Amino acid sequence: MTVPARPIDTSSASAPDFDVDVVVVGAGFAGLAMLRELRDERGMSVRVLEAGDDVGGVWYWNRYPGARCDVDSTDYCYSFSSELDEEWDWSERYATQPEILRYVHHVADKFDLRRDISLGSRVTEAVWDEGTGHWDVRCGNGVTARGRYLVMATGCLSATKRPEIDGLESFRGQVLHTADWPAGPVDLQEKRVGIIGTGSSGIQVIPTIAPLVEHLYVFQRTPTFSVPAQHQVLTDSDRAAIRAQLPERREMLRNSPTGLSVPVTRQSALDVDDAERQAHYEEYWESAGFGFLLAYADLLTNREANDTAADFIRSKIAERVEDPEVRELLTPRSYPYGAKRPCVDTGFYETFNRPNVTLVDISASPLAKVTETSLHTMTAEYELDVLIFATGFDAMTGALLRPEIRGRDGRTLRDHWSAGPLTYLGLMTSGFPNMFIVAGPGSPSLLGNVMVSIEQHVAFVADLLVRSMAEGVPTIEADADAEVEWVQRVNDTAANTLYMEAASYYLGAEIPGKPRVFMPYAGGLRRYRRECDEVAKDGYRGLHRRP
Ligand code: N01
Repeated sequence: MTVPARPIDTSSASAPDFDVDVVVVGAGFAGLAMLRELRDERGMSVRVLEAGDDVGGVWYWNRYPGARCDVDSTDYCYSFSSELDEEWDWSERYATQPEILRYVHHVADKFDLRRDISLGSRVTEAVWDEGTGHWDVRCGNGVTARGRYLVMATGCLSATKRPEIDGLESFRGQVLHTADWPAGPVDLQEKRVGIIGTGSSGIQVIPTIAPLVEHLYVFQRTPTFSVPAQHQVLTDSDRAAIRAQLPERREMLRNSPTGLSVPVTRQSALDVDDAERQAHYEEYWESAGFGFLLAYADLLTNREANDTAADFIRSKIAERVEDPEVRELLTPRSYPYGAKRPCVDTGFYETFNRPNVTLVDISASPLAKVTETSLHTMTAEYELDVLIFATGFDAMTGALLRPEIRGRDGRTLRDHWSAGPLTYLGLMTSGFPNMFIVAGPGSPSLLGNVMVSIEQHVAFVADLLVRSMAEGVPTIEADADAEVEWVQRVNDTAANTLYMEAASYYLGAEIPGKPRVFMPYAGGLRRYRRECDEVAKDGYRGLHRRP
């Protein structure tokens, strides 16, 4: 169903640069999908505001050496166009950042998306105008837009986090962040490089740059669980096989709890004997990559079951790291496997067998200060030419709370979410009419393949907008009680898992002072999709749709 384009209101003295049905913030995977769907399939006018100088979102900014997706590329892409599927070939199981960005460019060009995108336009303010029922949006570069609807497609991992360390500004060497890596060449050859952080980004950078640099110091606070990516270059016959099964594979992703193309089992890790379990883990170790977490059904719900997987991974780390002291430092023991976002790697642990790599345990001796030449811990000094922050993000809420978003009665989103994000279905928040969030807190978002989440949200929002406009319902808002109930559901669902046993970014533990609430919906994509479908079938239960 399509809706007629609304004429631009030119009566206002300070007419915005763009007056459209929908303002979308962010031109990453989510924003581009939203633009294409609303404009090309539903006939709405859309303006996308993007902070970067090009499209791509996280894949535009995260240009660090070794960056690639850690979900199979076949599953980490759009599924809306069979023509796109036909003409695009992934060269490797896990595409590199440049290849993913080429894909994004290809999509933007093929569907002529760029003409509705303002680049270099970081949204600083969005204000709901109660009188006219519009969102007025302003960017740091002066660009303004007005839309009946506002869609925040800003990503869960886009507000970078750079811990403050005394004296950092005095450092004479180069300071880099994985998520804000320079577009031009960075010369690490024969340099003394320090890297802080061993999450998914650090784990990709470390083995990539270790062979180049004179010496690499890895500053680790918490050891991580990582399983081998089992990366491979795809051959023509691999691609032909993938293509032949693509429709079934896509259907499986859509109906799976995780959005991953790894079969889901109902079996408990405790239902089988040691030998069978060991063989099963070996099989997953050899192929599953991220899907190792799905080897048994209860790895994220039963600590005893989880321990079997954690022990298996620890035994593999022991095989991969030669020095016993370094091995112990790299071995996670303080939280369950999967409770922090697990990593997949290619040669991460083996990198610490190199003579030019030193692991520094900053949980024992924390970072103290930076001087002109060095990074100091409480007990030692490390002279560096380059310091890399692989310290991640203000996850899930960072990008939503950095701009000033004012809803009904001038209330800010920061104020409304001061004790943690409050959403209905993760899609809307009460008091902020006509504002939608794609794959954000309260939805499965980071707990599955985010591409599957994005496409589900895009379809849900597009259906809702078109139906509401056709019915003459200009204002849609989450009911405050429905929101409270949903937040409770999100909490209750997480309480039945092991996620609560780690200081993770799912819980807001990555930023000192951030409210400690579990943010993503842990009930799985499949259950969440059903929930959204039922809400729609019930006339959008939980949403006030006001004529
Ligand atoms: O960030 P992280 P990331 N002092 O938050 C450490 C996605 N991703 O950029 O655990 C010292 O995971 C921190 O230590 P600790 C993926 O979803 C995807 O690596 O807090 N250290 C940790 O070691 C991933 O989960 C791909 O104790 C500090 C690290 O920095 C997400 O992005 C690739 C510190 C941060 O790890 C984020 O990954 C890469 C401090 N003050 C990333 N603050 C794909 O392939 C933080 N650390 C798709």
